[in-house]
Amino acid sequence: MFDILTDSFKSAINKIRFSDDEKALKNALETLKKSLLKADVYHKVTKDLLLSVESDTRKYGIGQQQFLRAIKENLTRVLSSNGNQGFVFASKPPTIALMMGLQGSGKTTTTVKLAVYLKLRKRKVLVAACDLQRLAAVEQLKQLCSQNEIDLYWNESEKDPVKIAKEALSKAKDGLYDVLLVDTAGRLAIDEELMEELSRIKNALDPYEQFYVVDSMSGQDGLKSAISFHEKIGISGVILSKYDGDGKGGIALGVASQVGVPLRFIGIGEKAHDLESFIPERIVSRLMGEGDLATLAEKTTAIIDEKEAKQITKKIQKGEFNFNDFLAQMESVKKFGNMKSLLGMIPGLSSMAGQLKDIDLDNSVEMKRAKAMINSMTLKERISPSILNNTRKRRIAQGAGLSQIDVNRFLKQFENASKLAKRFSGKGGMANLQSMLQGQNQKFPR
Ligand SMILES: Nc1nc2c(ncn2[C@@H]2O[C@H](COP(=O)(O)OP(=O)(O)OP(=O)(O)O)[C@@H](O)[C@H]2O)c(=O)[nH]1
Ligand SMILES: [Mg+2]
Repeated sequence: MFDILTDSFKSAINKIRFSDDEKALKNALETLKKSLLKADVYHKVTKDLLLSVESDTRKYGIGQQQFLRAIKENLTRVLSSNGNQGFVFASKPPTIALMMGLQGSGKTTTTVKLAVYLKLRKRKVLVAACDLQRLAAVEQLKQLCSQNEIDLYWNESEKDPVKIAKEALSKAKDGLYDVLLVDTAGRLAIDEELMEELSRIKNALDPYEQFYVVDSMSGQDGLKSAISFHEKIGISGVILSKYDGDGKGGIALGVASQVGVPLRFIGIGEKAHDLESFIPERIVSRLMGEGDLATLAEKTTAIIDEKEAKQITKKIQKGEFNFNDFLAQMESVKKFGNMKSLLGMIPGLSSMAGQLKDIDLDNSVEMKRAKAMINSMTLKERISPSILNNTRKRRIAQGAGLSQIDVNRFLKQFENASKLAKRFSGKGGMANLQSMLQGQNQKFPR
């Protein structure tokens, strides 16, 4: 999903070869425009982005770095409008989240993924099976919930989804659940019957979150349906499913700017762990092919034990994340699925993420190189990457059988990603990594 944009951003940036070159800037902007439109970014959003990128580049002075900075800042601005990312808890539990969307958009899968996401963060979650339209819907939820050890409320003798929703709510209250996720029925298109049913469930539950699940591959149509849902029922956030597919990444930019609600999560695969809270800076950095240690750390730490998780978070905050941690994280990564999406987060490996589907981490060239370089480092160098001067770098390059350029590139990427991770894991950082890991409330204003 990121590949198309990442490649075209790179080619736009490469158009600028000389400073103060007006023609080069025009060329780069033209390439940027084409790539945004190709990625299905709405034309008005594209126009706005181009104007801001152009004026910021001029402000900073024409040059590759300045152009890159302008793209990053403006993409982040568009993606960050409209507030919250991730899950927000009501002040009084249970936090009720209504899961809505068209048929096949990914509601049920996303409901289970969200339940797993919250459970990993030590929340007690109940799922309610309120899709009575599709024959196998309840069965699908039963299976997914039992596979992932998620509590499910269903009632096969009841025909009214509103009643089931109410019963589930009393069970959630009695059982002191933190969160109630309500899976609802989808339709092929928005129709009166669906709206009516959802309105009734909404009135009965007064949910805190109303998530609209959009299939990333549905492009502008998906956004249109979200807009009309927002007008008719109201939505508090969009979740993009199937962001790992062949759809065009630009849809993410349309959620905030066209629908007017924040993009909260993205689904990046079929497995229960394949859900990420949407954090604009991280996505932008991945779009630019820079890797994303913060998400990687969060994903792995949610799976490895809590003590280790806290240590890693602390290290990132102090800027002490080093090559030994990097190797350890790589090992953890191997424990779970969707290598392709994870690869995009690892500095130095993001450029290859697009080329390979199922990657054997042990045998990939880039991974072998990264490992060879780290193995050629002394213990001291691994712990304090900052001591790596030219002599040391040359020795590492020789030891790994690579050029010093390779070593420099790897170190630069590692450094950038560490900085980014540090920023996001800090107190005011958007990711609020620590609170997520410790399962505390995210203190974002609503
Ligand atoms: N690759 C990929 N597949 C996904 C993702 N999310 C959902 N799917 C798949 O999309 C298909 C439909 O997902 P469901 O969760 O059943 O969709 P739904 O909206 O509940 O469908 P209905 O209940 O029929 O309206 C399933 O095969 C899922 O495995 C994702 O993020 N990535
Ligand atoms: Mg479903």
